[in-house]
Amino acid sequence: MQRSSRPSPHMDTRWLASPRHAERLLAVPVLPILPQGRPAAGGLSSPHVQDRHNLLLLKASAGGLRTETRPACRRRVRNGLLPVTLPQTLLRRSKRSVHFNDPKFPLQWHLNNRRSPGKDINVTGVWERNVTGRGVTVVVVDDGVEHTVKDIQPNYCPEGSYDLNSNDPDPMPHPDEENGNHHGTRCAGEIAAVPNNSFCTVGVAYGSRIAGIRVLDGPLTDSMEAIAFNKHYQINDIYSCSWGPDDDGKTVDGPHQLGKAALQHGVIAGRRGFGSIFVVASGNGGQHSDNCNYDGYANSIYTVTIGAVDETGSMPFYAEECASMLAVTFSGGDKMMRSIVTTDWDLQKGTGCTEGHTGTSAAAPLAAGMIALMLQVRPCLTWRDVQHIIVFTATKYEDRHAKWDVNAGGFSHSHQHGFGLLNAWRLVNAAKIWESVPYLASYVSPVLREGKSIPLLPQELQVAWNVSAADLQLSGMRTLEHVAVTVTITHPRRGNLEIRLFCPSGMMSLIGTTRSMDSDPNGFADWTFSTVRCWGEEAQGTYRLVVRDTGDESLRAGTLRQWQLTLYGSSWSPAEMRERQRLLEEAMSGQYLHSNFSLPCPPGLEIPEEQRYTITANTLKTLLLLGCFAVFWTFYYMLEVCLARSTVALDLPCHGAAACRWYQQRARRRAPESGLDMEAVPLCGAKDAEDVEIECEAPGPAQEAAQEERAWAPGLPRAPGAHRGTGCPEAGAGGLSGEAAAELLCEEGQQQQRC
Ligand SMILES: [Ca+2]
Ligand SMILES: [Ca+2]
Ligand SMILES: [Ca+2]
Ligand SMILES: [Ca+2]
Repeated sequence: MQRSSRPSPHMDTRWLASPRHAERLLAVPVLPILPQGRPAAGGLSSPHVQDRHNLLLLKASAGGLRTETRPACRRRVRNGLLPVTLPQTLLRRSKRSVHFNDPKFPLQWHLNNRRSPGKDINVTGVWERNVTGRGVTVVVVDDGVEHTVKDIQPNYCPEGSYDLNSNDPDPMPHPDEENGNHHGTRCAGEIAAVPNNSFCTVGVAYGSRIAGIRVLDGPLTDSMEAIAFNKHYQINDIYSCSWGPDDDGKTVDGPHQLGKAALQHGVIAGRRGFGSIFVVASGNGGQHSDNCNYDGYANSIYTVTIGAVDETGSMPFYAEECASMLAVTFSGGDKMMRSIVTTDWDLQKGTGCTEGHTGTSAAAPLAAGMIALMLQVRPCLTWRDVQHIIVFTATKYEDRHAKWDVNAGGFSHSHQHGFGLLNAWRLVNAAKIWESVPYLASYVSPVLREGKSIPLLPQELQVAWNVSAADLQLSGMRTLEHVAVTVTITHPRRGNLEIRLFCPSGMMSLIGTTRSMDSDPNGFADWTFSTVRCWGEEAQGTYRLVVRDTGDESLRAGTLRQWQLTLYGSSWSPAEMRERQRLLEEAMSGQYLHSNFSLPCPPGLEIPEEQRYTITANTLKTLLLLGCFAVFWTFYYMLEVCLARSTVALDLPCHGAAACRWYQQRARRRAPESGLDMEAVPLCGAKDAEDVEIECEAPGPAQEAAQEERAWAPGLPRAPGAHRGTGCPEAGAGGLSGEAAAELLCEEGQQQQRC
């Protein structure tokens, strides 16, 4: 049976995990069942049938829940096998609908695909149960958000917004010549476009609030990125980041020191300690054979890495693949495929609505919206809970490009599609009953110095590291989440290398793919690759790193200098993971969304936001100008001093030895007063260039007074014929510059007929 419509309030449905087997099971365990398997208090306790609402079967028997098709059920009712007259109570139910008056909603195939039923994010059933992202704030970190457009304004959250490009609180995009700063507004519309306003579209989490951080419209520094990742992190719950390093197939880059620290700080302190959710797009470098393991944002364990599939479920030409891909969702494909219909800016050529949003940029906000729905039903999900739920609920999707492997934890993963397609219905139902995973456990191996040369294919370099039970005892880790490998490799052409990591189960992750365009001669310097493909497997055992060189003999061989293994996981045993999987599948009927069931949620911590100083591009320019100015003046001053000294050396006109001696004595007297331990350099008494000995002798008290008066009276005319410098530069330390003192002394000397 096809998935032609969303579940209605009176028709509980269960979908099989894989859409290719998607068929509606007409019998539903509406009987609320607690995780322990007990019927919930107040739940239905006797079998009954309500055919008038298309509800076919609610049946609990001693043997448990049964499923039954409509004809079979009718037969049984007709034959009197099922009781139809039961004590009835009035149930309060409100009519729900997914009909919106927004003119472009029917074109939003990714929300409700009428042409190919089932090939959408399966969200309408969630909306019908009033799960719309209420109480959750998503922030779009991008080139700005035009929050005044009709589809954004009612949901706009100014408290979570900021403009790091202009350093003000308003992230309004600035129109540019290329008409290019509409990206953030489009992403924001996908998440939270307002429904039923007769305008454009509807967002995935249309009940959520949407904020914007403008950071991409200008030079981006590590510090700005770090601030963006932590901006208003007690207001913003989810950071949607549809950007990353260049997807040119030759870049290896990611967050730098401050950005990395901010991501880590965000998951520790953000969202009252439950952790900010960072959603990143896997990248659009598919046509350049780019791979998201060369993108540090995708590689990071703190991010939810989201790739794209087109409306047929296939991997589009632009999509990147990698071992750290968590899941995929819909976006545009080639020209024949429909793109994402969303809000747009109305500046320049914009109309406030577009049918042409595409790329993994369009996929990440859909994921952010779906996570907002999850956080509404369970606000205390941690950043790791969100990743776990995605791993548990994403659906495997057949695609000729995708190669799926089932790991020892029972999860299917492909480098192309991660754990599969995000499904809002499954995500929200799982979130509703999700109890937090145990604390994060990690293990870091020593730095393993190898210094081994990498042979050409078909040879390969293989190194291994065994993680023993004793190694894991301290952290208590049993099962894996992310596995990361940090490598330092030298190679004359980096793109020729292929790096694979094998977990103890034998599960292979292609963490470093060959890239024809990457001719970088420096290899990898402490680059961290990560994989999610061993999720749920036992952590203990031997990990193997295999490096191959696909180049030829024209280049010298590369060398694996060193590597280091880092494991992340928890104390969950494989059996506990399987039990959690069972509970989640049981919840997929929607029974917990129906009921008033809710697990207790801790309130979280009061963690104040850190105030950090922003170094914007303008600040940097100002600092640079000031620096140049300072350098120029220093140089000028030094030049002046050098010239003055050389004049002294070449031209010692002062024969007023008495004045010099007087000045030396005076300077010595003043030095302690001014706090300077001055060593007078007696140029007086030294021999000049013409071997003329300079004698100094003290002036009389009257001359001393006159000298003092002149010394402290600026603007006094210089005596005719006076020369610069007397050779007593230390006078400056006594409060008079060497030059001024020299002039003064020469004048005095002349007056005394001694110069
Ligand atoms: Ca602004
Ligand atoms: Ca609308
Ligand atoms: Ca990329
Ligand atoms: Ca990631």
